[in-house]
Amino acid sequence: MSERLFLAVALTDEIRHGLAAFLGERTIRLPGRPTPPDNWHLTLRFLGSAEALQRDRVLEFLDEHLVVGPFTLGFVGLGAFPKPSRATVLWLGVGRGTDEVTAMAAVGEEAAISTGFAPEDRPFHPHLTLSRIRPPTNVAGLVEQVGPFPLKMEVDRLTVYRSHLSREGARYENVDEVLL
Ligand code: 3AM
Repeated sequence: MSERLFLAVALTDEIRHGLAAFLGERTIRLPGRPTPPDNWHLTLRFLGSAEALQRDRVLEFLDEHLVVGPFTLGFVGLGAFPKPSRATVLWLGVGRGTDEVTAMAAVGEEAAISTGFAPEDRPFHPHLTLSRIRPPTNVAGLVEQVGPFPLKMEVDRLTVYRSHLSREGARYENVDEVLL
């Protein structure tokens, strides 16, 4: 049976609560459909539908090739895809640790390709999705208004998530971890 998988950096509970408080204290009303704090993560590589054997091979590849060591992750302020004046995704950006996260994503890409997934055609841009917006909306004022999120976290693993989609929205289940 196939499952819907993606590779990510999971957030600690401290960051999850800290970010929820940071947004709450600034009484920021996120436009669109906010992602629930329980779902917050940094996507490294969306894999999509995978069989159990393929998941095992991705994990083996990561075990062998992931040479990034533990590092400190810092955040900056808000940003938007494709651009703040016509945003469909509002996100929190990554500051310190960008090189390491990018290196993790590059190994995730190699793992995906070597196990038969199609190459990703979009450039990697580390981000934490806060809201999905339809129709596209101008969030330039909000992006400028919110300063950097000050907390940092130690990253010591890559997490493989299984995504369950339903009418109530997505639920992400941590199914495997690769230690850095
Ligand atoms: O939370 P973010 O936005 O970083 O957008 C989806 C989400 O990333 C992305 O994978 C993460 C977990 O669902 N995603 C979903 N479908 C995708 C697809 N077909 C996708 N990324 C690329 N291609």
